[in-house]
Amino acid sequence: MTTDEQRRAVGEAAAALVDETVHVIGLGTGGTAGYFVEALARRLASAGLSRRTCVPTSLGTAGHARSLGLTLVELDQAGTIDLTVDGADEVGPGLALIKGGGGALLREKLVWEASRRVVVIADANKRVAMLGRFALPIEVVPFGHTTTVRRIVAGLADCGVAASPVLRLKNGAPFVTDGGNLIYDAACGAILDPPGVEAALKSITGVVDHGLFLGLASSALIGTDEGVVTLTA
Ligand code: A5P
Repeated sequence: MTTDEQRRAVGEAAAALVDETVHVIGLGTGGTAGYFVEALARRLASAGLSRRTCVPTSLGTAGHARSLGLTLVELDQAGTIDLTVDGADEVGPGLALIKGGGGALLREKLVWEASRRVVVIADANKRVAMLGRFALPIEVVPFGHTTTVRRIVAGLADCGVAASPVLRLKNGAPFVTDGGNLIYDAACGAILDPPGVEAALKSITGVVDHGLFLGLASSALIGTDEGVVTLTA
């Protein structure tokens, strides 16, 4: 299967998890999650599962879902989310993840943490033996961001990570998240101590959140040449 076929396949497989027990669904962000959103719209229509509500993790996903006729609610109106399905940039051992390549990491993490079950969907290229091949996205408030990034560099160094985070740009201007913040991408190389990096980043004033998603995913559906494989933590 091509990478795109794998992404489609895991999107379809995740939509098949939506049954009569699933009422509120979290919608991830990114290309793979987009396939899930499309498969979900087809499934809800064909399986007679109307009156489901969905919580999008970005303005982009909200627009996509709305165009397909899905019913959307804000996180604060949703209560507990039964199932969230989302992509990832890296899937490491124990379902430790890097996310945020699409810039939606903050809303994604908020929705994930409000979910009973989170299923990650990804193509086989996303699997890694150790996190860090993909540059770690770090979301910061705009005020004083170059000061904040100096503290990020020092905090990462304390964890044994030598990185020079780069301000993410879009069309030549700083990329701005749905929450109005900036993102720095830190090419860390192998992250030997993900919980240590997580704690260091969260302790820095000005850091809103980061793309390490540790201990949050329930399972992962990975597309492979042999079909969809399920991983559990
Ligand atoms: C969005 O912010 C990200 O966390 C995405 O879930 C991640 O980048 C995966 O995107 P693709 O499915 O497009 O690779």
